[in-house]
Amino acid sequence: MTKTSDDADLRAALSAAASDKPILHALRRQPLPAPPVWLMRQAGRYLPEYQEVRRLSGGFLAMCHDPEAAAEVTLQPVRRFGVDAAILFSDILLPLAAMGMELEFHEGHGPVLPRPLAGAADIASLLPVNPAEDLDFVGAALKLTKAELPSGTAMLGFCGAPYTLACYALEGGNPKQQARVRGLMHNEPALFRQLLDKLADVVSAHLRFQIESGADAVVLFDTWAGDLDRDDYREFAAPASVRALAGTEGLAPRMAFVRGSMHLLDEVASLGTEGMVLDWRSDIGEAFDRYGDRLALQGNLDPTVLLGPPDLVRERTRKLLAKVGGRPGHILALGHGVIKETDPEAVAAFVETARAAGSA
Ligand code: 1CP
Repeated sequence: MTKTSDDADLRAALSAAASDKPILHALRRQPLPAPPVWLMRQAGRYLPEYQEVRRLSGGFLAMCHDPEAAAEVTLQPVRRFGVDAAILFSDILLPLAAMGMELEFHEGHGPVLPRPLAGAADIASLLPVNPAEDLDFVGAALKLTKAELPSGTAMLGFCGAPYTLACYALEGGNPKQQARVRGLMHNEPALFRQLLDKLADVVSAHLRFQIESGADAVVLFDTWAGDLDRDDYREFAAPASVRALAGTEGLAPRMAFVRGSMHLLDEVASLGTEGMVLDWRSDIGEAFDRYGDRLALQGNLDPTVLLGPPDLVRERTRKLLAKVGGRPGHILALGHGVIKETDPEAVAAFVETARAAGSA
């Protein structure tokens, strides 16, 4: 079969399956009685049921590689809170392992890549990736999860954006400073672009594979690109994200998240995605004024509000919803991930407030 007819079949199957999922309506900016709601990092260490699976499974990477364990923890927040989306339990760094990099997760420390890329030879040695073979466990987990989801709950896939993946690949761990990344960017821009292009091609194939495996929509996480100034974002990170998004246009809605993107909103809004995720520092009312006629907008309660009492969560969520004013295309979410010290009761209060908006 040709690629074009493959795409047409896939599109038809996807749009038939999409019809009863509020998040997909929101991503098409169709009016809804209340905003759909989910939370980044909704599966994880703040949930006792997650801790239990993690304890039994031999650690974070083992869980990611075990489709049954990954599906189970993906479903936990759906069962507990009735959120409108499940996001696959996995990590943005697994494609780097498929490209041949060593990857470890250290308890309480986050990801570690013990042999970060050190130059042109390392970049050249990165392997091409066929997600159906090299990341088959991601497809299997997506299929298992989707089979268990209530019909109105959307299945979300995701990838790290090329710039953020380059940060981990070059820094070897949490890229707070990005000295090696930005050193390479400023000293050898052509080599840095080569790396971004390689990563973009893997991301593109992986996003497509996740859609083929059942993801109703996908999120591209560029967690570290907000540290770039506007010119460097335009010159390096944005074209790499556009390239990563190239293979999925029209197949499923895509959302772009750039943490700390207050100075980059025009650029992020122009990547070509159907949705833009706002971190907590942007004003969502103003963003709707500027982009609401062409993009769905997700966000953007400060995740630290959920460290406060449930009444504060309700009050701040209602304030956020008032700024949106019921405009179509809103997905209620946090401006970043759930913090591990969060009380699950605060998450419940957040979700309930979204539901109450529909009956007000
Ligand atoms: O149990 C544990 O100790 C592992 C903690 C953990 C979890 C639960 C990590 C390590 N990754 C994940 C899962 C994960 N990561 C998900 C699926 C679960 C869900 O959202 O409910 C997703 C979507 C991610 C994405 C991810 N990983 C991002 C992008 C989004 C973001 O948070 O900005 C990033 C930057 C990562 C890297 C990473 N992996 C893990 C940690 C702690 C981090 C970030 C912090 C760091 O760099 O140290």
